[in-house]
Formats: sequence, C-alpha cells, structure tokens
Amino acid sequence: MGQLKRLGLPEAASDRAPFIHDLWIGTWITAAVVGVGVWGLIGWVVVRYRTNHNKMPRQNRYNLPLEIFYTLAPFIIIGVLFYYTILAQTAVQTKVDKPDVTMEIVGQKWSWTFNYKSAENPAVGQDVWSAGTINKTPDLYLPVGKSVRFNLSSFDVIHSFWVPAFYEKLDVVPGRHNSFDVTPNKEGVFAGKCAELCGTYHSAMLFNVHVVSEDEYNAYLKTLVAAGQTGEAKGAANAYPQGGSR
Ligand SMILES: [Cu+2]
Repeated sequence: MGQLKRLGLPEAASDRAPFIHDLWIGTWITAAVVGVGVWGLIGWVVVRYRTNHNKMPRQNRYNLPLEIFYTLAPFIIIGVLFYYTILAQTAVQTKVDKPDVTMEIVGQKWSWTFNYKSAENPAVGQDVWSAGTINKTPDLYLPVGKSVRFNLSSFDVIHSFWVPAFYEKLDVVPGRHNSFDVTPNKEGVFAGKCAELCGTYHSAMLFNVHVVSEDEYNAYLKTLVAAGQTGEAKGAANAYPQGGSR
C-alpha cells in the first residue's frame, strides 16, 4: 500500500531520497494534469459538436492564438520539469564537508570490491576490504546516521552503482573518479545492483547493503581484520580467486 502511495518507489533509506521522491510524485502529477486536460478537451469537443446532419462543418485555415498556445505549452511544461529536476539533482549531489565514512568501491566484471577507508576509525585503525565473486554476493556494511562518501572506480567497463532504497545511482567509469555522498537513515538490509548493462553476467552484479548500528558496523570491520582482509583491494584479483578469466 505504501509503495502504491509512492507510485512504485521502494521504501526510502537515505537522507537524499525525499528530493527524488518529490520530483517523482510531482512529475506524475504534472503528467496527470496534462492527461486529464487533454482527455477532458477531447470529451468536451465530442459532446459539444455532436450533430446529426451531414453538412460540412466550417473550415478554419488557421487559429493564431491556438497555435501559439500549443507551441508554447510544451516548452513551459518541459521548462518547469527541468527546473525542478535541476533543484533535485543539485540537492542529491551536494557533498558534505567531511564525510564520516569513506568507501572506495570497485566495480569489476562481475562483482564488486568494497574498500573501507577506516584507518582513522579508532575501533579498527586500518583499511579493510571485502569482495564478491560471480558466485558470492558481497555484503556492504554502513553505519546508520553517518554520512558516507562513495568513491567509484572501475578498471574494465562501465558499471553503475545502485542502491534503489537510496534513490540514487552513479556510473562507475574506467579512468574517472565519480563520487557521491549519502547518509543512510534506516537500519535494515537493502538490495544493491549494477544498473549499467555491462556484459554477459551483468545480472550477477548484486550486493546487499546492511545499514547497522555503529557498534555492529565496527564489529563487522573487525571480522575483516581478523580474516586478514586489510589494506586496499583493487578488484579483479579478489573477484577471481581461482584465477578465472574476465
Ligand atoms: Cu556491471
């Protein structure tokens, strides 16, 4: 029911979600107003000009006011949608001054590597990483209520880092350093996926985002330390532990 009210959007789990939510709902309202207006005019014309004689109706060669109206109206509609899109985009892309958590995310055929830049985290004291393979869906842990910066990189093809519950995604482009900030504000497990058709096993590029309390987050990072997954992992070497091909 809630999802119906959000017109299909998933349950939101980030501070940036309301901007996209409002843009989404507003765009549907605009479309509904235009749709109802057009259908209403069609209905009105059908009823108003109904006749039962066969005489040719009066023929107009042109109607200047009407032509100006239907030339300008689409521009005005698009202009208004464009304006609100820019506002939402700016709000979503705004960076925080100093993120609480920094993640280096590597997209690789066909999974993800998550580097936790946690050297300054007193509970861990060093960088740690985890990585998925085509057969093992990786887990990404984030502390609730903390700002996170995602730095995205790829060394093979273009992927796209997408957590639907954050209402946000960003392309992962080889040779480019895309990044975005977000504050997860709801505990739970959320689906993550690659949103760029990157190749044969694109559909395998899933991951799970665990938004947890700070204690649980630190405890998870310590399990990575215990597993020896310290330092920085660049990607493929971890994705293909059996030396499989890309
Ligand atoms: Cu991909």
